[in-house]
Formats: sequence, C-alpha cells, structure tokens
Amino acid sequence: WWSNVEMGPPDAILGVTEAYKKDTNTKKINLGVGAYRDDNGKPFVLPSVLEAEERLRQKNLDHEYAPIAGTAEFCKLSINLALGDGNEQVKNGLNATLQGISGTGSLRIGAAFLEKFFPGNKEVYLPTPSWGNHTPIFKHSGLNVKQYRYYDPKTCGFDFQGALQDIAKIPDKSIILFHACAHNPTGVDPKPEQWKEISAVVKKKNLFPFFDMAYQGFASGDVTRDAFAVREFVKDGHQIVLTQSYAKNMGLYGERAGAFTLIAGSKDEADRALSQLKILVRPMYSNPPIHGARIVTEILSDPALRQKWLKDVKLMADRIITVRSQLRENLKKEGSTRDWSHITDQIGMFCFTGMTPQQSERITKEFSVYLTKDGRISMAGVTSKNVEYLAHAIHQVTK
Ligand code: PLP
Ligand code: TYF
Repeated sequence: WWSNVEMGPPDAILGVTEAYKKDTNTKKINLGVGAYRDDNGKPFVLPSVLEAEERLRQKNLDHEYAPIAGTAEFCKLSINLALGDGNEQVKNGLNATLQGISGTGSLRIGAAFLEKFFPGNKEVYLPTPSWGNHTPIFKHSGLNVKQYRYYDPKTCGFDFQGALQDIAKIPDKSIILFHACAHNPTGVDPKPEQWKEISAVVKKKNLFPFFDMAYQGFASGDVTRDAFAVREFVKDGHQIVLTQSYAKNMGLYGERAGAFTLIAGSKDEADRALSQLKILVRPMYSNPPIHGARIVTEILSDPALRQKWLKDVKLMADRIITVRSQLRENLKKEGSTRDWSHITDQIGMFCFTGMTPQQSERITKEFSVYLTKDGRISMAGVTSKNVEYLAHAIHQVTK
C-alpha cells in the first residue's frame, strides 16, 4: 500500500537532537532544541511543580475525561495570568478560553477557528524569521502565510522601521502574528514604546492581532513585564487572540498544558465563539490531557505556591542571563574582536548568533556543538562548565 510514500526530511529543530545523540565526543553540546537545562545540563523539574504534584497525589484524584475545553478553572487562571488579575475582559465575560494541547495545539485550534470564521483575509503575516512550526501550523489549517520584516541581520536586533513599513502595507483585515515576548528564534523583542507604535499601526490598518505567548516569565524573569505587549494591545482596544504555553515557564514540556483565548466584543459573542471552538476540538482530539493542567491549576490558584513558582521562573531566567554574560566574556578572552553585544542584548531562551549556515555546520563537525542551521543557539544548553569550550569553538569558526 505504501510504496508511493517518500522518506520525509527530519524536523529542522528536533532532528538536531537526533544527530547529537549519535555523537560520541564527550565534549558535545546540544544547543538545538529550546528546553531549559540546569547548570549541570540536566532537565529541571521546578520545585513548585514537585510540590503541586505532591498535593495532587494526596487528593486521590480520578482519571476521568476533562471537558472538551478543559476545566473552567484552568482556563480562567490562564487568561488571568496573561491579562492580569481583575482585568475587564474576564470580568465582563469577553474571553472564550480553552485548554489546548500546549502552545502548538492551541495555535492549531486558533488557526482552525480563523480559517473557518475569520471575516477578513485568510492570510497570516509572520515576522521574518519566525518559529519554524508557525508556517506548517497555519498552512495545515488552510490559511495563507506571508511575512513582514522583523530581524535586522546588520544589527542582530529588531528592524523597527522595516517592520512598521511592511505592516503599513499589509492589506486591511489580515491576520498578523506577534511573539508576545522572547521572540523565537531571534531573542529580539520590540521595546515597550515600539509596541505602542506597532499597536497604533495595527489599529489604523484594521489588522487582526494573533499573539503567541510561549515564554511568559522567561524573557525578563517577571510574568507581568513579559505580558506587556498583550496587555497593551488589549488596553488599546484590540480584540486579540492569544495562545499560551506552560512548557517553558513551568517546565511542563511533555504534559502539553496551554491555552487558546479569543477576546470577543460581547459576552454573547464569546459564548458563541467558544461553542464553535469546542466543535472544532471534538473531532480532532476530544479533550485535552489532565495532569499538566492540574499542576498549573494547583500552582496558580494557591498564593503561596504561586509565589514559589514565580521564584522558580526567575531562577531559570536569571541563569540564562548569567550564561549570556559568561559567553560574551569568554569570547573576548578567546581574543574575538567581533561585536558580540547582541548575546547579552537578546533575551529569552535563544541567541541568534549571526553565525552563517557554513559556520554552523563547521562548529558541529569540528567541535560537536549542535545548533540549528540558522545560527540559533539555545542559551538554556549553555552552562558554567561548557561555556569556555563553546566560546572557543565559536571563535574558531568565526575568526
Ligand atoms: N510558539 C513558539 C514561538 C515556541 O517557541 C514554542 C515552543 O518552542 C511554541 C509556540 C509551542 O511549544 P509547545 O507546544 O511545546 O507549548
Ligand atoms: O526549540 C524550538 O524552537 C521548539 C521546541 O513539541 C519544541 O521547536 C519541541 C517540541 C515541541 C514543541 C516545541
């Protein structure tokens, strides 16, 4: 039956880990996938998550199905985390929120809803570059994907003027995607003042903002500061859609806990949207997984545990900020004369090093440093123990 099926290429990001696993060099470093590691290079289970799991065990819960949209409590805690406790939208019932299968599944559901119901152009404008999975997710949902300028290779920073010019040219009533914070893969975010201007242009052009928030807390270590763009757009009167993920900020990668929210113009509109979202979910996967959502609910609903979690998030963000400085210092020590200021200017999980595909290939071949071909490195894979070796390797291929 399947003689016509061709071998597909490995995933551009997850394929890096496969290659890393096969390497026998004891100095090898995996900077491919964006998953947090502690200073020993080990996966990190947050102490707040361990405590939540302990509490859950004591509750002797059953394993019944969740509702199609996940539990109401999980949904409310999630949207409140994004918009802030006491926000007008939740108070007035304007949000249609459902638990999705982490950030990816939430994006997929949001895309399916827009494909079916969005009354404008069924075109999504993504920043260049964007997370490698955005284009397949939107295309798979039947939407067209286009781009706006975002990253400036000359400065390794945000191309604000280019972005504004391109956004001003997008046809009215199109969908525009923003990374809420800690842009993947570049680590480059607009500043608060720049977000305000972007919001004004989006309003003027009557564009529809889609926010992907996969790293709330990871950029600055502060979940409120990282929600600035989302809250600013909502304050400016945009009826946004939003996806959230607890993969990174709670370390719940494999638990697949996340949420999709649509902010509607009225409670009635929100209720109707939620009913249709549920109709889309039912034939895809019926209902979301429960364990991760229970952990999230436990943490966010208990003030003391929530404080503990916020400390865990800060610890992760601070370690990444520290290794950024260490990498920069070590490059200087190696004698590199290049300007590496972007290593410490960029934020979140990733650094877009500016290494070319050839240099990226060379550093893998000669030094067993694994990264994606675009020169992105996951800062979470850098530790106080491997940073010297990494700086040496980077200098050797970029001098
Ligand atoms: N969006 C962006 C920009 C991401 O970087 C990621 C993960 O790397 C996701 C969404 C979704 O991740 P997950 O499905 O694991 O929550
Ligand atoms: O490193 C990245 O950019 C992500 C990580 O189901 C990732 O692609 C890996 C698996 C997954 C979602 C995100």
